Amino acid sequence: MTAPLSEQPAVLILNGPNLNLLGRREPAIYGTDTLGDIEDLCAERAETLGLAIEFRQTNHEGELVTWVQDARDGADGMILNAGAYTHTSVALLDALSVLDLPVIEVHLSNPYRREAFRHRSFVSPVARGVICGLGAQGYVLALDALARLIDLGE
Ligand code: DHK
Repeated sequence: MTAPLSEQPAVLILNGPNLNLLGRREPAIYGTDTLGDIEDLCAERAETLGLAIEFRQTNHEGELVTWVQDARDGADGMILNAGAYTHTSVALLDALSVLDLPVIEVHLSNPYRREAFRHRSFVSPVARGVICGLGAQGYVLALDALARLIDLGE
């Protein structure tokens, strides 16, 4: 966790399975940044934007679903890289469908340049926006977008 949710607009940044291995995991696809590096980038940008962030990772689908449910209490926006659950999880789609806050779907790689099974996302239908293929920078761009959306009350 980077900072407790506070009076500043709060953004929950959720990461799914295998993203804890970033830096060692297929660097040609996912880059050399570790998840800790990405958290640091997000913390730096969030401070500039006046956002409080909470940054989490899990390898467990149910835990990810619970965290999405919990976002109803206190979060103003969400960045979600659900990893492989993006392509498989109806449970995640159902949990996201209940949320009334902007969700930006992020992927480090561009799934549309990869295997066909990565072309389907259960997150995209309920995401406000999707950023993919830009590596760690995608998380920073998502924070920029959320800051504006939250500011506009959208
Ligand atoms: C991360 C994963 O773990 C994959 O399962 C997705 C995504 C792509 C990413 O690029 O961040 O297919």
